[in-house]
Amino acid sequence: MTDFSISEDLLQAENATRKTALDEDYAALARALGRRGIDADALTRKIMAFGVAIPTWGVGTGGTRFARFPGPGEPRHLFDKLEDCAIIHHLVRATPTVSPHFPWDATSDYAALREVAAKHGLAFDAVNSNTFQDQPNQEHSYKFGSLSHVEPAVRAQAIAHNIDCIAIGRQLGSTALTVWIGDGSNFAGQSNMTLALDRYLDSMREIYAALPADWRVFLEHKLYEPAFYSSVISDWGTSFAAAQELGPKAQCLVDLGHHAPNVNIEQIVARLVRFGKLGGFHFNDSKYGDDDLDTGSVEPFRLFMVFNELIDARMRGAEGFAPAYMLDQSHNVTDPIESLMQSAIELQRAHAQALIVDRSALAEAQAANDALGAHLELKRAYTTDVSPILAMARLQAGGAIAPIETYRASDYRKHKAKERPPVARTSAGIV
Ligand code: AFD
Ligand code: MN
Ligand code: MN
Repeated sequence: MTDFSISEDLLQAENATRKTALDEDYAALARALGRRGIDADALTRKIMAFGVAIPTWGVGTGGTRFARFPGPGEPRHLFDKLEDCAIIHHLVRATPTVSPHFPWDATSDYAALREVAAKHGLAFDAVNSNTFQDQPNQEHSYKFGSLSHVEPAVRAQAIAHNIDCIAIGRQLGSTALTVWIGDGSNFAGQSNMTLALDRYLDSMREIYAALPADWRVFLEHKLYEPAFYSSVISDWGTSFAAAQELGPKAQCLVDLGHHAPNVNIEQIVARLVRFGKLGGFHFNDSKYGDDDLDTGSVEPFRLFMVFNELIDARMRGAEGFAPAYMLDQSHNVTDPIESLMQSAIELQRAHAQALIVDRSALAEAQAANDALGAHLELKRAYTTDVSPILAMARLQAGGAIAPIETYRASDYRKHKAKERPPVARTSAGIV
C-alpha cells in the first residue's frame, strides 16, 4: 500500500511564505473591485463553492496515436488514481469529485471503492461508458459501431454495458451516465445515416428506461474520430434532437474539443441553455481538433465567453439549468497532477471573470446598440487579474496559495516513483 502524502506542515509552511504578499494583493484587488460595486469577499465565497470533476483517465500520462511517454510514479490502478485526485483536491480545493470510465476503472467491490474515495474526501460524478473499444473476452466487436450497429446482438451488448455502468454508478453515489460512442462511417455510402441514427435512438431508449428517477444521461457529440466521414452523434444539433426524443432526463454534453473549427461554442452553450438541454461539459482546450490540451491554455477568452453564458443563465434563473462540470484532457508532456491543478484554476478564473461582468451595464449597452461599449464591459471583466481571489479561495478552503509550487516542493512524484514500480502497459494513444 502506498503511503506518502503531502503533509499539513509542508502546506502551512509553503502558505506562510506567500501569505503577506497575498494579503496585499487581495486588499488592492478588493479596493479596485469595490470601486466597481463588487464585494471581493462574496466573490471569493462563490469561487470556493465551484467544483469540477477530475476524469480518472486524466491522472495517467496520455499520448497521441503515435506514442505514449509515461512518467515516473504513474498511477497503476484506480486506487492510485484516487490518491492523485485527492492530492489535486487537497491543494486546489476545486475538484471534489471524480468521473470514472468503465471498464477501465472496473473493480470487484464498488462499495469499498466509494469508501476509499470518501476517506480521500472525494465523491463520484458522472460515470462514462466505453463501447468505442473492444475488451478482452468480449463476444461482439465494436469495429463497425456499438449502439447504432447494424447487428442487433452488438447493440444489445452495448446497451447491456451502459446499463451495467448505471448499476455501478448507483453504488458509487453517481447520478449521471455520459455516453460517447465512436460510431459512424469512414466512407461515403458505408452507412445509411438515417437508419444508423434510428438504431442509436432505439438503443438509447433502452438505456434511458434503465435510469433511476434522479439520474440524467449526457449525450456527448463529436464531429469526427474514430469515424472520419460521418459520426452518428456528430454535433450539438443531432445531440439536442436525440435528447429531445429521449425525454427530460437526457441532456447534451459539450466537450470543448468536439466541434468543427471556428464553431462558436459559447453560442452552442446559449442555445442548449435556452432549450433546457445543457447537461454538462468536458473541459479542455484545442488548437486544431480534439486535442485534449489543458483548459485555458490556448483560448482563454473562449473559455471566459462560455462562463459568461453560464453566469447569464444562472442569473436569469434559466429553467433546468444544472450543468455538470468535468475535465477531459490528455496530458502527454506534463505531470498530469500539475496540469489538472492548473486546469481547475483556469476554470475558476473564467468563472470569477464572468461573475464580475457588470450585467446591467452590459444589458444597457446591448439595448442601446452600443456594440463597442457592450464588448468593453466584457473586456473589463476579462482583463481583470482575479488571481488573488482564486488564491484566497484556496487558502480559506484549506488549500495551497500556490498549488504547483507546493506540489513540487513536496516531491510527491518522486515518492510515488518509489512506491509505484512501473508496470508493463500496452495501450498507446488518445487516452
Ligand atoms: C473521447 C471523448 C469521450 C471519451 C474519451 C475517452 O472525449 O469523453 O470518454 O474520448 O478518452 O474523445
Ligand atoms: Mn469528452
Ligand atoms: Mn474527446
